[in-house]
Amino acid sequence: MKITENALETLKSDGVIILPSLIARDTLDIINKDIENSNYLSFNDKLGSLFISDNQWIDHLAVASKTALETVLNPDLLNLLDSYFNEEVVLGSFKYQKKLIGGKSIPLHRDRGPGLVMFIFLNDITKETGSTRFIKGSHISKINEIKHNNINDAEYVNPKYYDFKNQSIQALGKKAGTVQIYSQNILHDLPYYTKAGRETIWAIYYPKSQAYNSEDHLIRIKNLINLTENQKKRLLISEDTKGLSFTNISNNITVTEIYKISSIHKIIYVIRYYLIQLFNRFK
Ligand SMILES: O=C(O)CCC(=O)C(=O)O
Ligand SMILES: [Fe+2]
Repeated sequence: MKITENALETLKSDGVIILPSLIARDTLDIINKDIENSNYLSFNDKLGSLFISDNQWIDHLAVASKTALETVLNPDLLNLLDSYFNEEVVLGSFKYQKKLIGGKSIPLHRDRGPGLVMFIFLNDITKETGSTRFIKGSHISKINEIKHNNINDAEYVNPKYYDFKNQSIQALGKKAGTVQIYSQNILHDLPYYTKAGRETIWAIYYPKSQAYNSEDHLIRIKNLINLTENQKKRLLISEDTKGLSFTNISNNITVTEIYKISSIHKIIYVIRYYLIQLFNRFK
């Protein structure tokens, strides 16, 4: 993994950095295979694959892919992230997402939170399948034009105040394996995309002192064997962070409970998922 020398400076000033083709092809191939093999059919289960709204998620990618875990804990990457915060980071969240439906967009917002989000694009980045757009430097600017602002939700703003032509940054046109890292405070949107199929890995890193949103990664012991102490401690936070452990699956809450998905909805989701897959194949 070759991270450019000025990456830290760029990330601090712009609030986002795009690292084209950072992840090697053979690494991507292993990750793709792991994802393909992983609990694909175990439905809306904490350990499996979830179909929520228009996306498929694997919520606990650390269970599914040792290679993906090692990639997001790469020492050079951790170095960059630690330097950004002047503090050690922890891996707060680690997921896979596949977009199942085209004809969508996400309006301009900030995620709100103390962390940095990293996307690894698993396929080439096109306008048709969607590419996040960022307003350069907006992570440190003040905004007054909040549109709606629900607790626990992102902070949506009026796009008419922003100059997308001269200030925006996008990974458009870059290849699979491209990485984008951005501050949760940066303004960004996902412009209208027509096609389903974009696959991304999302890793969120928090500075250790503000890691209260971190999730339990449900790590498999065998996925930890190649990790150094420095990497392992990024997965385990202090006792006061709720529910966090390496192998805690005693807590049996399933996503269907969290999202209150009824059995009939589960069945509809599955049928809908297969129809979408089928439809995409013949398009
Ligand atoms: O999917 C994307 O490209 C951006 C998504 C996003 O900004 C969000 O979910 O908060
Ligand atoms: Fe966002």
